[in-house]
Amino acid sequence: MNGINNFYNRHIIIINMKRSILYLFCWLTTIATSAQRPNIVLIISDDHAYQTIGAYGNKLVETPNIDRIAKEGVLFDKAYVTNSICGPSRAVILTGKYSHKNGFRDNENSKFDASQNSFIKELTKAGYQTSWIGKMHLDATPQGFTFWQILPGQGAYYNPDFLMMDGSKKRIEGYVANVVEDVAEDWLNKRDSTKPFCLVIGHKNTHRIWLPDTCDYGKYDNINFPLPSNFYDDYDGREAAKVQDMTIAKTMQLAYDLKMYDTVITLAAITRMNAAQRAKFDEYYNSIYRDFKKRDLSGNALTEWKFQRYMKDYLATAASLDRNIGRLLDYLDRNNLTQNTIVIYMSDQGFYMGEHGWFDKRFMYEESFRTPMVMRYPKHIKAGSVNRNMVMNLDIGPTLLQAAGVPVPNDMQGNSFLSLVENKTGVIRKAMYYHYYENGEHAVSPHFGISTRRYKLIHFYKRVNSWELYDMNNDKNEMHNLYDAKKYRKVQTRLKRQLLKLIEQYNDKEAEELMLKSDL
Ligand code: SGN
Ligand code: CA
Repeated sequence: MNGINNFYNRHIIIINMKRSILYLFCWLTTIATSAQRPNIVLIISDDHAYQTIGAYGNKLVETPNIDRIAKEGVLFDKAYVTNSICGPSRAVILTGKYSHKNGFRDNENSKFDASQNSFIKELTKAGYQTSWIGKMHLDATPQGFTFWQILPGQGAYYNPDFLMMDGSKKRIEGYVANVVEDVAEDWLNKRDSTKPFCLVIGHKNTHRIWLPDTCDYGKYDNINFPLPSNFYDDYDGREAAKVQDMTIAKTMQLAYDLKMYDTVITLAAITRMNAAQRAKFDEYYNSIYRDFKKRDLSGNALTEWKFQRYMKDYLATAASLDRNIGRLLDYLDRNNLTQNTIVIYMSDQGFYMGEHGWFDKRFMYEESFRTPMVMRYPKHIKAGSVNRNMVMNLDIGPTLLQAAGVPVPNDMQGNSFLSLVENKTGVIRKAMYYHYYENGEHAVSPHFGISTRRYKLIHFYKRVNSWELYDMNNDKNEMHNLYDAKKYRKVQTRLKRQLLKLIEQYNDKEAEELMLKSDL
């Protein structure tokens, strides 16, 4: 009997040992793979112009934390978007596909189909903890995230409401950039730390109406900002630029945009402030308004005063954005996450800071086509590098998937730029394709075009019907439309052919039809 028991016990012990070894093995492989797989933090701001960032050469503003990412990683000197407007840009980032493929062409008429694939869904499937916190602006319930908490639509600067996963709405007291960062850190604290994570932080800053945090009021009031050289652009030879509605002179409103009120304020963005916030708002803006009234400005003097106020409000709004990026970097440091976390900071597109006399975005001209983008990935990217390859928001998904060791789905149209920044080898594209669709607010005509290292060819349609050609070597401000200029005929023909090729490559049927209709 004893013998049988001994045999039985020994057998059980062996089975248990085998099981323990198996468990140990599984545990070790989990640790090993999650140690190899990087965490990801993607911070996407709204309408933040590269011209206003220290790392991009602005000496008048302070953006120490964005600069810190650049200093510890790479600054992309030629990062662009495929469609320069909020929702569409985020849809491109998520799906790795152009607007005509992901279906979200514009903010006004499109509905985002959240059931389609995204780089987030691929990461979630691969075992990542994934979240989007803050502004998303896709007008659709997020799918494929392990967590989300988003601002409805454009969101509010003060005491923002959030849409929660359970379908409820929650108002959180405070200034939006701080609150979004608080929620992000809270999620990081509570996440399953045995798994790698991908956190997307969507900031509302620096979107119109450029409402700074109370502690940043007046931060730039003692600086007189230089006017861009083409501030008084007459749009000669550029029909679409002529018919837009986004000038500081005419479109920008004294009350709505610049907070110069002489009547009771009814604007929800301001009336939702609590008493303490409102008292600070009134104190700051009322004194500016009193001074403004005394000046009794008109004509160019008034336009230039508006420009100065615009710059001051915009940059003070950016101060909170930068500070909260700093909080995130500090969180990573404090929690020993810095070494194994990719951090990308970018805007959903660029923005005009008075160039051509404008604010807003949309055009394929550099200030809105291009976006700021910096990335840190310790041990993979040399600190302080500058990358001059043409990269696009379209490439974010494929890049992050490659970094996570997850196969990039075949139908994603972007390319990973990881090898460009890791080993500084290869080229992912020779030219960029752009297509903007919205034909409403700000009256920017729909257009598509191609941008090479030297030239840019744009076709406007619907609102105006025209072509524009720029030689960026001689005209970086895009003031001289060379379309049909004799000297550029050959370049023009070559670019049109190249443009058609890109249109075919990306399978943009609508543009293809328009190209074939116009004279090739
Ligand atoms: C709002 C703004 C526009 C801005 C769009 C798109 N008007 O409509 O000035 O171009 O958003 O911005 S406002 O009166 O509501 O401020 S985007 O960031 O969503 O693309
Ligand atoms: Ca935007």
